[in-house]
Amino acid sequence: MEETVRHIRNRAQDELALVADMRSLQELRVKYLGKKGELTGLLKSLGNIPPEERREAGLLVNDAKAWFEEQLASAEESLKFAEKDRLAAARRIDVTLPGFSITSGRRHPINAVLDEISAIFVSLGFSVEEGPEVEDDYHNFEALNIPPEHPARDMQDTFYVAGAETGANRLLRTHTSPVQVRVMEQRRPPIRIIAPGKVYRCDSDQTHTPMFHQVEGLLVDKNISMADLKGILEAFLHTIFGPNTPVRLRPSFFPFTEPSAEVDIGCVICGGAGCGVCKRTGWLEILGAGMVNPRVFEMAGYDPEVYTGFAFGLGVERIAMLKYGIDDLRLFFENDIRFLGQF
Ligand code: 2U9
Repeated sequence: MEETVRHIRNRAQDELALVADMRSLQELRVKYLGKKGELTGLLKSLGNIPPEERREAGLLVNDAKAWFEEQLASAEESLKFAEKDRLAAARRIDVTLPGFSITSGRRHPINAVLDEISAIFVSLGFSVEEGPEVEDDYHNFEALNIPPEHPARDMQDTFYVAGAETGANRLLRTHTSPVQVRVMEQRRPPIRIIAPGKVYRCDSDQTHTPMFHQVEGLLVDKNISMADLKGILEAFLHTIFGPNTPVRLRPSFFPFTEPSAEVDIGCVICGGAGCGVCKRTGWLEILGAGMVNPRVFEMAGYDPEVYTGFAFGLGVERIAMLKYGIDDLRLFFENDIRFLGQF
């Protein structure tokens, strides 16, 4: 018996040394300690040996069983540690690797400039108004004293929305002026508003895109004069282009204002000396303005004998180009992030 037990112990020890995973460990446990296992078999066979040897033999077998159980337990422990190490190695984070850079989006330069312009007028007491981009003929033209034969109404200049034959009479607004007409229809003076947004004109070349952005403004009250207009526009232009920027008004014509003016600033590129951008004049045309035409007030139901007001309009793309020194309008619409990322 002693010989047999030693033999089994040696074999079990050799086999255990080769075990590399839980599964073969379990198999080994069954092989020696299971119901039909070798050591279990030896215990069962004790009944067949002479009673005087039985106690000694029983001790030997039980001893072997206890020893093997211990061996299995410590092997199992080592396997568990090895498994943990393996998982940890697989999941290990190399903190010395360079991080991933997260590219963040940003506002489009046109929207950034549009917001900047709006903020300046808000600081001067104007409120921001919005309105539909699909308009009707009345709000876009007629209410602004733009006569039926005016070239702006031509198919060549305005996008008309299909369905005219059904009397739909819809077009894409060619300026944000209809927003201000709609405000006048709803409110009485004093009015002090700006209307920023997209406008559409049937035009496409180096310096024109079919959609662009405007900010228009309207101020109506008793005793408003051209001096008020000049004061507000100077305050605006000095904030956006610097406090020493020269500003001048030249006579002009618009159907919705009388008198009307083009507003120039001293050239921001050459400082007035004369360059390609200002075409050697030293001045840049930056916006249009004027005193609201009494006929526009009459159509809105305001008494032009009681109220006067001024209005102005500017193109946001033009301001952005001058502010950032951009010479090609198309860059704003190509959505090349190498361009957009610079602002
Ligand atoms: C109402 C009455 C008057 C808005 C005005 C201009 C002058 C003007 C241009 C600037 C460059 C358009 O984007 S642009 O091509 N605008 O010169 N706009 S006065 O006058 C109004 C508006 C609303 C009720």
